[in-house]
Amino acid sequence: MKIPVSELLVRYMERLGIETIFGMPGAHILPVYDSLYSSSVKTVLAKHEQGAAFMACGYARASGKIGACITTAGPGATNLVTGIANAYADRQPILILTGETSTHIFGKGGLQESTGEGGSIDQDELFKSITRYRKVIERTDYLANVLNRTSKVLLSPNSGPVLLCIPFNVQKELVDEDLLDQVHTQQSEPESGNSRAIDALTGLILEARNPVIVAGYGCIRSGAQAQVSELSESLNIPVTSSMKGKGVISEQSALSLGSLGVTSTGYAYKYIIDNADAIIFLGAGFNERTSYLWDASLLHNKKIAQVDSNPEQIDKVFKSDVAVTGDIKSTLNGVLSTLDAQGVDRQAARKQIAVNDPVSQRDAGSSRIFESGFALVEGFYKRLEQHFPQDLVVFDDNMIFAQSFFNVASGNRFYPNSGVSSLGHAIPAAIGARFAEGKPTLAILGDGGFQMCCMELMTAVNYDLPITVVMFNNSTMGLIRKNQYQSYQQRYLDCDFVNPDYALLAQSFGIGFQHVESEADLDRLFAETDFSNSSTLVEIMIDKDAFPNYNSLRN
Ligand SMILES: Cc1ncc(C[n+]2csc(CCOP(=O)(O)OP(=O)(O)O)c2C)c(N)n1
Ligand SMILES: [Mg+2]
Repeated sequence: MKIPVSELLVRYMERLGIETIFGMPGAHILPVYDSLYSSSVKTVLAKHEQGAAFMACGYARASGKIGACITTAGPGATNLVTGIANAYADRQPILILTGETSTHIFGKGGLQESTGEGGSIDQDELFKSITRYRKVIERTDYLANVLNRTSKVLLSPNSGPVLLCIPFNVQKELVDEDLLDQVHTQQSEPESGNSRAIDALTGLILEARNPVIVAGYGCIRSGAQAQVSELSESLNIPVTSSMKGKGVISEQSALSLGSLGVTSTGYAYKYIIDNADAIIFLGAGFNERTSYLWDASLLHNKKIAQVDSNPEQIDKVFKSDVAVTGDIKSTLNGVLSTLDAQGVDRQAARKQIAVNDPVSQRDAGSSRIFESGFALVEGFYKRLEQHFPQDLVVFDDNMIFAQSFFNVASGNRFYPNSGVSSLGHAIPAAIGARFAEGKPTLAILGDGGFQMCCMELMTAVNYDLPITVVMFNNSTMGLIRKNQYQSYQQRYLDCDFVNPDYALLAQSFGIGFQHVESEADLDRLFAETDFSNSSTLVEIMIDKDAFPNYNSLRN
C-alpha cells in the first residue's frame, strides 16, 4: 500500500520505540504533525524549541531510549541549536525532524527557506558540527538507506543527534509502506572488550595493592552499576566518580570516596595521591574539572587502566597501561567471570585499603570549598538525602553545590548539566525525564538560569506533570561574580540583577511555592511539599557575596 512519507516517518519512529516527541509546529512540518495525530507517539508542545531539545535530552538521559524533537523550518530549527549541541556533546540519541520549503521553490526566497540558496540561511551547514548524521530528504528513492543510516547512529552506544529535514512536498509524496521492512530498528547487543584485554585488566586489578576506580557517566549509560559495586565490594576497591558518575555506587557507602574534581571536597584527590598505586577509569574522561586541570600528580607512578565504549576517549589525555574499548557492563561481567574462571579467592584477594570510614572523613573536608554562607544549601541536600533514599531524579545546573553536599544513593539518579553546560537546561530536561518515568523529579538551578527557561514550567502545568524546581536566589550570576571577585578586583559587571516576586510568579503559574531563608523553612519545605503529585517552586535564599573557594581557570 502507498502511504505518504510523513506517515512512513511516524511509523518508523514507532518501530524505533520512540514514545514522545517534543517540539512546536509550523506550516512546513504540518504533514508530519497530521500523521502524528493518530500515532502512539505522543506530541509535547514546548514553549521554545530550545526547551524541546533539552526535554528530549532529559528524556533520553533518564530512560536510555531515543529522544525526539520536531520543529518547523527556519526559526524553529535554529532555536534548537543549543539543545542539540548539548545532545551532541553528551552523545545522546536524539532524532530531529524539521520541515523545509518545497523543493520546486528552493532558491526562490520561500518563507523561512533554509536551503542556503538564493541568500537563505543554510540549515544543513548550521547543524553540521552538532549532528552525527543529517540529510535533507529531497527524493524518496534513497529513503530506506537514509533511515538505515539514521538507525545505525541512534542505536549505537556512541550515539548523537540525527537531523532529517523534509521539504513540504516530499512529506506528502506517496511511497510503498513495505519500504519500512528494509529498515533495521533493533538495538544489537553491546560489545565487551576482547578477551585478551579483559585478561590484562583482570591482571592489573589483582596485582594492584591499592587501586581506585574512577566511575564515569559511561557506567550509567551502560547500566553497569551492579557490576561496579560487585567489583568494588568483593575486592574492597574504593570508588570515586566524575561529576556525571555520581551515584554509580552509593555515595553513602563506606567504599565511596565521593566525587573527584576541582569543585569537590578534595577528599578523593588526596586519597589517590597518598594511597593509590593503580587507577581504573570506567567510562570516565579525564577532563578539565575531574582531572584538576590535568594535574599530572594524580597519575604519577600509578598503573592506569581505562575501559570505554567510545574509542575517541581511549588514551585521549593519558596513556593507559591497559586500554579496553567496549561496553562497560559486559566488560566488567567479563572481568568478574575471569576471576571465577581463574579460581581467584575473592576474600583472600581483598585490598587492604588505607581508610576505615571515608564518608565521614569526606564530609569533614567539605569546608575547604564552602567556607561559609552555604549552610542552607548544605541543609537542603542533607534533608533531600534523608527524604529520598531511592527513586529520586535530579537535574542540576548548579552542580558544584551537589558535588560536595549531595551523597547520591544508588537508587537515585543525579544528572548534572553536562554536555555544553548551558544555562536554561534543568527545567526542560527534568520535564523530559518526567515524561519518561513517573518518579519524583527535581530541577535545581540558580536564579539566572531560572530566568532563561522558566516559561517551560508552564509546559509541565500544561501536561499536568509534577516537577519540583529548586532555585537558589542570590540576585546575581554567582559564578561570574565569583570570578570577578577572585580575578578582576571586584569590578562587578553584568552579574547582578533584579528578581521578580517568585511567590507571585508561582501563583500565576498555578503551582505551589516555598520560600526558604532558615533551617525551620527547610523543615517546613520537606514536611509540606508533595514531590510526587504536584509542581512546586522552591526559592532558597543565599548570600551573593558567599563564594565557593576554588578557581577553575588556568591562566
Ligand atoms: C547559555 C549560557 N550562557 C552563559 C553561561 C555562563 N555562565 C555560567 S554560570 C553563569 C551564572 C549563573 O547564574 P545563576 O544561574 O544565577 O547561578 P549562580 O551561579 O548564581 O548560583 C553564567 C552566566 C552559560 N553557562 N550558559
Ligand atoms: Mg544566581
